[in-house]
Amino acid sequence: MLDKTASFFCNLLYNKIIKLDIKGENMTDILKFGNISSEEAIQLEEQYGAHNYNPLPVVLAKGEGVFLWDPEGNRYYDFLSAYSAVNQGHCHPKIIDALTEQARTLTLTSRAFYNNKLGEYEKFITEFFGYEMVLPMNSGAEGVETAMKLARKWAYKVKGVEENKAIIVFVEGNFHGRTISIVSASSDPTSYGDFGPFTPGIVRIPYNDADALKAYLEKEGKNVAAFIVEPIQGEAGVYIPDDGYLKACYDICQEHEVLFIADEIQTGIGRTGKLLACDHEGVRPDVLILGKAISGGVLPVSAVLADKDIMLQIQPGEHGSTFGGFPLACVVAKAALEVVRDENLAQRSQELGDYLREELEKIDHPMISLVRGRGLLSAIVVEPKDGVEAWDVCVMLSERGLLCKPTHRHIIRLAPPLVITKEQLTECVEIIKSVFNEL
Ligand code: IF1
Repeated sequence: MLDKTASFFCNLLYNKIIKLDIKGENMTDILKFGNISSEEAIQLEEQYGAHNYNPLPVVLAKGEGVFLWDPEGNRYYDFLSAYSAVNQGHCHPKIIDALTEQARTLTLTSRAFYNNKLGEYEKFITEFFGYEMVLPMNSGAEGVETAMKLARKWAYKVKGVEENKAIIVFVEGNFHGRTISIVSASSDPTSYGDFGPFTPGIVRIPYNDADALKAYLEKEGKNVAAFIVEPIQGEAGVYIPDDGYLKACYDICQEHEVLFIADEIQTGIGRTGKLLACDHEGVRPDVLILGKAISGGVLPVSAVLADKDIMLQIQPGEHGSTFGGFPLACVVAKAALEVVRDENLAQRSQELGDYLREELEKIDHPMISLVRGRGLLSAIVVEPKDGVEAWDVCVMLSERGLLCKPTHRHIIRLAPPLVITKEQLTECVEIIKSVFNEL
């Protein structure tokens, strides 16, 4: 009895943070998670962090499954899923168990030595996606850079492209990350502006236009190493190419001995209703780049998959990273992929995505001009009205307990964790409806 009472008062004390505000007045805040308030957290980021983001004014302190909580204990549905990195839901117990057990055993050894988790993971992931080999890296951008280097190497060693003449073809509206070489391929001034000079050997053609690829390769194909494409453009606003586009591009690449490289960092691992978005067209990329959800959002893990004839062109010492393939990442990624398989997340994504769009299409509102998507990667295209833009809709949604982020001024991307239930999704549709009703 005494124990219970004591623990009650301890908790009360622990949760009650007495703080002094700037004017010296006493302010009492009840904090549910962590020891600083939302306001303080925002102030600290503003003051000490580089201003390379413009976040919605929500501070997150805890996550579980489809939910996030702020320090004050308000609960939100997560409809961004860290840009599809937490497809398996926040803090999935199976992944966290794998993480904590391995963290107590061995975290990082570098690739100067073998470790007892890497090979097992490599076997698992290559079988999972049907490739002969994998090159493990950390961030998505590193995965893309790796694929670019691999393609160039292959072009010189196998295709016989003249030294320093290799070209990599990208498409308009792409998003592949933030490094100098990757932004060299970007058509978005926010990404590349004032970051030049840029990496040579990069060209851009229109997206969703297989004829443009054909025309370019017919002219310059002999020097082209690779064509890199997102099967669905995420950042550009969930742009889905016409049926047959990927297959047509793949065939054109084959014809010109050009590697077809898919950036499935955002679209992969069940997000679009199949394990890979390329599966919708039965295309098997020559090189596949994965990131984000490969670790369920637990660690930065990326991977480049290819067969031996391509992968073995990179020799010892020619590429790598301190952390790439570290034991902790290996066990986390394996567990995260097992969750996708064991919980049928790709199929869930397919079914629930169809349901979500069906429901969203029923909302009759002049600001909604279009709903599109594949699996649980959807977008509402809004028509800004009376100064109300996608950003304002997202702020209103957050005030009603649903977090998502606008991309550009008129697109709201909706991408909940794939573990969401139909009942939860129905509740979210009601939240979205209520916001549009108020507009
Ligand atoms: C940010 C966007 C999403 C990606 C694809 C590679 C990368 C990404 C298809 C690089 C990363 C992230 C980066 C993140 C925002 C986010 C994003 F809005 F910017 F475009 F998801 F839609 N290929 N996308 O989507 O992976 O190096 O970041 O691990 O703030 O830059 P990374």
